[in-house]
Amino acid sequence: MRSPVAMTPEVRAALLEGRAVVALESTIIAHGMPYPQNLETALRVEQTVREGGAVPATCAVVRGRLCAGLGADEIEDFARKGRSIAKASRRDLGYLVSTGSNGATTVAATMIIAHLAGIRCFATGGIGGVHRGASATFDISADLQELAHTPVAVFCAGAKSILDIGLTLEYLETFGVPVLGFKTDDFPAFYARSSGFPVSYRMDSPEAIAQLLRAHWGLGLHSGVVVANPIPQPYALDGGHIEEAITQALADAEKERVGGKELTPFLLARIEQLTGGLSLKANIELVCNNARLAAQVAWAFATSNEGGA
Ligand code: PSU
Ligand code: MN
Repeated sequence: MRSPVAMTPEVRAALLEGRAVVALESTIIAHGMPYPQNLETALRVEQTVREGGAVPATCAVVRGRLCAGLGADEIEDFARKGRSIAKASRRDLGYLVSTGSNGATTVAATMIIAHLAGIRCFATGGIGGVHRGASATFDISADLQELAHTPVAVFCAGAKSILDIGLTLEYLETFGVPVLGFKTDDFPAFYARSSGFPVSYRMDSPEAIAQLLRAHWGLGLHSGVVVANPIPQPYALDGGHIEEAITQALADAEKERVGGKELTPFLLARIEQLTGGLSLKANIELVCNNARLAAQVAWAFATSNEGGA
């Protein structure tokens, strides 16, 4: 059967040979960071995955085709066009395919493409979650439902406190998604190394994570796994300062009545302005840090596969 996912020859060969591949998302490129830092970061993250011994597969919808692996020219096109490219989550894929359009894939949509392609590890910055005030707005990211149903490990720096982190973790628990902390007992809060909420399990090596993934999926459990990797200490931002920026950004979003899929990109851009670019620098470093760990785990996962999937 023809794969519904178009792969670059490099990604296809790596998957056929059972080598390590790490999926990367494209919403972070088109909606999560400004140009040209988005382009520099996307290329640096790919390089980091390669240095870790894995093949990077940046995922997107390109002219109506689900793609795992983009050319440098396509990454540049997405980076330059930025927010004019549709932000694509699960509900958007059918529309984009049927109309032959481009889409920058969120965590949810990237998990779908990775799973269809046979990629198990995916690195990003932060996952979507239950928004603050969700009891009134019902704003819960489709990323969480995807984690509930799609067997891909998502390497992130936790969740931002633009979200209700406690409710996000409750939601993941309800849907059977293990939340692993890499060398930490405490779920990280993106810019900060700790949120005050515990992870499900602490893991101290890439091999231990790979073994857990193999055991989880080996049981036929079909959910995703969150691997939370704290931002490296030198780049972590002061909790009070960033909280102030987040509170201000949330108030601005309410005043300007921003909602739906626009909300997360609006908050990210506003926090960047309010921190004078510090949040962007932190964001870039934590994505690279996650790519490094994802490559190590993908490598350990691939080499532990010798007895067969
Ligand atoms: N969090 C970040 N940076 C991002 C995103 C989240 O720190 O770029 C993006 C991811 O693509 C994530 C999406 O999947 O936002 C979630 O959007 P929403 O809250 O609309 O589901
Ligand atoms: Mn939402």
